[in-house]
Amino acid sequence: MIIDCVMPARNEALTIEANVVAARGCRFVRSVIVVDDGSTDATGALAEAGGARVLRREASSGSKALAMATGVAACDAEGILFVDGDCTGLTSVHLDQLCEPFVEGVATMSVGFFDYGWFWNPLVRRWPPISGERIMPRWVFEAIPEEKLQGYTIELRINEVIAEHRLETTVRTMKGVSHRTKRDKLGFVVGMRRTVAMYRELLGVLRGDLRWRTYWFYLRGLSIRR
Ligand SMILES: Nc1nc2c(ncn2[C@@H]2O[C@H](COP(=O)(O)OP(=O)(O)OP(=O)(O)O)[C@@H](O)[C@H]2O)c(=O)[nH]1
Ligand SMILES: [Mg+2]
Repeated sequence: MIIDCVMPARNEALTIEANVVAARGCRFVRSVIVVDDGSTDATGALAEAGGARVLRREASSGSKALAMATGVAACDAEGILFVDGDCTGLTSVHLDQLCEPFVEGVATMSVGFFDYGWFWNPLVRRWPPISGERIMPRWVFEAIPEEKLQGYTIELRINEVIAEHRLETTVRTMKGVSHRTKRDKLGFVVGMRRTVAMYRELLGVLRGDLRWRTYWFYLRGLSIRR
C-alpha cells in the first residue's frame, strides 16, 4: 500500500526540517507533503531542504483541519500518515513503529502519543486521542463531512469515523517524543490564550454533535502496544 505523510505546519522553522527528515526516513513512507499556511518564518524553505513537497496556502484561509485536507487532496496515497510539524525528538524508528500495525492490517488507525512520563502515559493511552501523529486509510479522512473540517477538532472527527465504523485502533507511546506548545512558540500570555481557545473548540465539539458512544466504541476497538 502506498503511504504519504501529510504534515501541517505554520511557523515551525525550529522543528520542521527534522520532522520532514524523520518522516522521509520512515520505511513505509513514499513522500512527505508539508502544508504551510502563510508562515512568516523559513518553514517552507526548511521543509524543502529536508526533502518535502511544500504546498503553500494563504494564512487567512488557514486551519489545521483544512491544511490536512489540502495535503490529502494533493496526493493519491491509499494510506495517510499525519505528523505535526512541531514534534521534538521524533525519529524514523518511531514512525516505523507507528505504521506497523496499520501496514500489517492489525488496525485501521494507529496513533502515537507523546511521552508524558511513567505516571501519565497509561492514562493518556486510554484517553480519546487528540494526537496529530497517526496513520489511517485515506477514506477515513475523506469520510469526514466538509463542514466538520474545523481547526483543532479534526482529530476528534477522525476518531468519530473510526468509532462509528467500529474499526480497530492501536496506540503506543513514542518514547522521548514531545512537541513545542503554543506557550513555547508564542510566549506565555498569547500562547495560553490560544491554548484556551483550542480547548474551547474541542469542548464545543464534545458538547455539540459528537456522541459520547463514540468513545465507548473507540475503546472497544482499542489495543495498546508497548
Ligand atoms: N498549515 C497549518 N498548520 C497548522 C495550523 N494550525 C496549526 N498547525 C500546525 O499543526 C501542528 C499542531 O499545532 P499546534 O498549534 O502545535 O497544536 P497542538 O500541538 O495540538 O497544541 P499545543 O499543545 O498548544 O501545542 C503544528 O505543526 C502547527 O504548525 C494552520 O492553520 N495551518
Ligand atoms: Mg504543538
